[in-house]
Amino acid sequence: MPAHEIAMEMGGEVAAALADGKPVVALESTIITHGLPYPENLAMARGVEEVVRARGAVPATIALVKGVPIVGLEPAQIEALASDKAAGKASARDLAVMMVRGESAGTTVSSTMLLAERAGIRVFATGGIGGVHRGAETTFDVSADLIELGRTGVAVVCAGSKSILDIPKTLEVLETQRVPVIAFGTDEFPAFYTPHSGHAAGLRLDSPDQIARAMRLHQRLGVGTGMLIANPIPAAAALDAKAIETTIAQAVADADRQGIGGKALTPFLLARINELTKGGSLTANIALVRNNADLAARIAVALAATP
Ligand code: PSU
Ligand code: MN
Repeated sequence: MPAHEIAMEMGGEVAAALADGKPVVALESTIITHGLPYPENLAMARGVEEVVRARGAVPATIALVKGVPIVGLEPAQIEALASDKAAGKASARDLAVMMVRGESAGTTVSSTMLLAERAGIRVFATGGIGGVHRGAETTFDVSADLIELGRTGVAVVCAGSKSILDIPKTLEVLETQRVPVIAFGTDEFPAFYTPHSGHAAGLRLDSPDQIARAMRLHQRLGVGTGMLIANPIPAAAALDAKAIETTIAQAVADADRQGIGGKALTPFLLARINELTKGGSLTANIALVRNNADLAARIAVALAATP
């Protein structure tokens, strides 16, 4: 469906790049509104766009602004969103209703994938995806991100998932949904703050060019799903595995005790981890998002090089 039919707006630079077949990288915004505190979120959002540009690609930060889905926010819009305490969190299912109500919101991996695909963007960088939460066997808390990956043809570059999630169950659901989980330069699925989760990703590729070729074949085969590219955090930025595991367990226990659930759970856990580490997790988080933006841009460049 053409963008105008769903009242989506594209930033001028993004529209021009897409029309010319130039590389574009989509970026999500729930990480801005609910993932990192202000003003670090703003510095991160700007920095990540610079990383994409440095590789010769055009960044397209996606969000809902006053009821309009925007693909390619202007710098002033990023600034406004980063400091907007009233901004919501929009998953794909929320978009239509939030549009009717004229709301502003960060878009999750799920809604960002959907809007990116509608705009014609095929590569997307984020920090961590949502997945199957610990205790999902009783709460049924499985992120819509996994469902979107199972039906929307966009490659999502992430640093694996935090152990706020049940990593083996998350990998099982991705397998069921026919989503290839490709570890970049490693055999292991990374665990966000550390390069190691102890679980095999199942698939491995070692260059952006190989990933771009696999994306093209995946599309031509008509599998119809996205791809998850798991890019380990750079060793120098990685946190101590034992210490962060203890922190995460504490955050999960706090959420449980306070009865936090539904869409509030992930933002609660992210904020709690940040509090408990006194901001120490923030540096790692920013480093890995930048690293993912860099890889995503290299993939987008490789993809644009061969039509
Ligand atoms: N995990 C992170 N950082 C994040 C998120 C998840 O480490 O910022 C955000 C992403 O936007 C993701 C969303 O798509 O949370 C998932 O929310 P939920 O678990 O409610 O589906
Ligand atoms: Mn959930």
